[in-house]
Amino acid sequence: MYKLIYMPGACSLAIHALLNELKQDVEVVDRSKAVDFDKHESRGMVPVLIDNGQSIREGAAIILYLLEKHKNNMIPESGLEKARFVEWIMFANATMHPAYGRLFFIGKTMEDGPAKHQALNAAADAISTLWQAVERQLKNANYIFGEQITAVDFMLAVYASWGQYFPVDIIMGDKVRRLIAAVNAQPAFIKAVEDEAAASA
Ligand SMILES: N[C@@H](CCC(=O)N[C@@H](CS)C(=O)NCC(=O)O)C(=O)O
Repeated sequence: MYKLIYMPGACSLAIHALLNELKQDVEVVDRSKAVDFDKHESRGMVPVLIDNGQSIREGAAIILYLLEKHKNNMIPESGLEKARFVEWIMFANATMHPAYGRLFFIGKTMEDGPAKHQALNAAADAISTLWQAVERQLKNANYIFGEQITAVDFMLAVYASWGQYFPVDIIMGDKVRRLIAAVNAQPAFIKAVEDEAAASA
């Protein structure tokens, strides 16, 4: 059985939903309750996946590890198709996630006032531009890769939920909103949210 160190609602939720989708047993441990967290992750960040005593960090690496290990219809085998898939995993993990990260950083480090307001709005505008790229990708499809839901959709839906913590307008097109609603209605995603709430209580 896998062990996943998580924080509720954090990027680790996409890994948790993916594990459910792949029908893998997982014990989830809230970071604040993980007694041996330092042993697994000296950077203080989630997600950390523990497989047979070995810890794997970085969301994108964990996702690729799981998709190569467990049979699924998400990751193409090779070539340009696989490159496109990895491109979108990295867009989510290394472009969209850090764009939201700027909101958290500004929220935590700047004093309230006009400068903070301006910085938050500039960060939100950059995020809205990224959602436009997602909207274009969804031109003829319900999910990033056509009609097959993948880990990329899980990642994007988790990040999208972070906008609510800030007094900013993040603009998302209709297709993006539909994708997020569809992910939030997926049994694997719902179970992940519920199990995290129970494990953190
Ligand atoms: N590049 C890392 C980023 C991980 C990351 O930023 N995780 C956040 C949660 S989404 C975290 O653990 N933050 C630490 C904190 O808020 O204390 C990954 O993809 O795993």
